[in-house]
Amino acid sequence: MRMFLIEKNLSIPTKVVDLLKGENRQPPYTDRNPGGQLPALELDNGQCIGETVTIWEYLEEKHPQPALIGATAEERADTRQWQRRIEQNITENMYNGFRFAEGLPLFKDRVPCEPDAAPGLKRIVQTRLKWLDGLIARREFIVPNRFTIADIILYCGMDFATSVGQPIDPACKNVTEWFKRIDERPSAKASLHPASAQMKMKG
Ligand SMILES: N[C@@H](CCC(=O)N[C@@H](CS)C(=O)NCC(=O)O)C(=O)O
Repeated sequence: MRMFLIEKNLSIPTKVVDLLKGENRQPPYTDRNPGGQLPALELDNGQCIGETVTIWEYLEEKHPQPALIGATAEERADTRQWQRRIEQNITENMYNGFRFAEGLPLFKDRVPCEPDAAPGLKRIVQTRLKWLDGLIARREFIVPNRFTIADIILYCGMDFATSVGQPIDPACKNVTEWFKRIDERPSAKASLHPASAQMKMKG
C-alpha cells in the first residue's frame, strides 16, 4: 500500500494497527473491517474498504494518473488478468506457505491452518515462478511496457517471501532481473517500514 501511494503521488492520513498483537483481529477494528486484515481504507463518509486491490481500484478511480491499473478499458483488463495470475498462482501460495509453517504460532488461532499443505504450497510457488520466468523473458514489467499493480504485488510478495525463507530460485533469471529492476525504483526504498527492514526486507 505504501509503495502504491508513493507511485501515485498520494498522501493520506494513516493509523497504525498492531498486527503482531492481533489488534486487527478484534473489535473495534473488525467492526469496520470484518475481514480482520490490513490494510483498510476509511472514507470521509465512514465507509470502510478492506482488501488491498479493492482499495487501489477505488483510489485509481478517484486519481486516475499516473495509471497503475490502466488508462483504458483494454489496459485495465490486461492488468487485472496479470494481477489475478500473480496472486492466485504465486503470492497467495507464498503467504499460506508461510502462515501454515513459520507463521503458524502467529496464525493458528487466527485463520484455519493446514500445516501439511505448507511444503506443497511452497513447491507450487517455485513451479509457477518458473512458468512466469518464461513468460517475461523480453519484458521490463509483468504487464508489457507498463509498471502496474501486478509488479507491486509480486515485488512485495517476493521481498516478504525471501525474508521468511522462501528465496527466489536463481535459475529464474528473468524474474531475478525483473526483481532487481523494481527494487531500484525510488518507491521501493521509500516505502520500506522500519519493522520490515528488521526482517531484512528490501522495499
Ligand atoms: N486479502 C488481503 C490480505 C491482507 C493481508 O494478508 N494482510 C496481512 C498484513 S500484510 C495481515 O493483516 N496479517 C495479519 C493477520 O492476518 O492477522 C488483502 O489483499 O488486503
